[in-house]
Amino acid sequence: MAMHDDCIFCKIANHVIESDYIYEDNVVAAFRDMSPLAPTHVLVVPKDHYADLADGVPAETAAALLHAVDEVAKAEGITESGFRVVANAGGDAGQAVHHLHLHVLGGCRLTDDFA
Ligand code: DGP
Repeated sequence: MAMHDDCIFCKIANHVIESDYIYEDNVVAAFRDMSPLAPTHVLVVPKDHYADLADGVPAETAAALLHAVDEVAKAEGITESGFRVVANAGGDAGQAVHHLHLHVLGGCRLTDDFA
């Protein structure tokens, strides 16, 4: 599974377009959401293209995504205060960008209307 030329998150994850990166390794990149809903609102995405969590994501990639969430929480100083992870998949979830991404939200009290 490689990069899709017309996918914005493929471009950001692979530095075709630069963004505000919080964490990166060989498998994933994490960068700030352009429309933040909380003081910390970071998107964790794989460098390879998967549409969503139901798109045959390899276990190694899933593990890298979760590791990156932990790294983002540490970098943002929200490990102790708490944070939320959201992954929208498909139309009923309102997924707008069809490249798998985990929203990491924190830095304030999160009510039910966050992501
Ligand atoms: P979702 O509904 O889960 O697909 O949310 C997509 C999120 O992606 C939304 O919070 C806005 C964010 N987003 C969309 N395009 C860009 C972009 O080009 N750069 C960044 N940093 N965030 C983006």
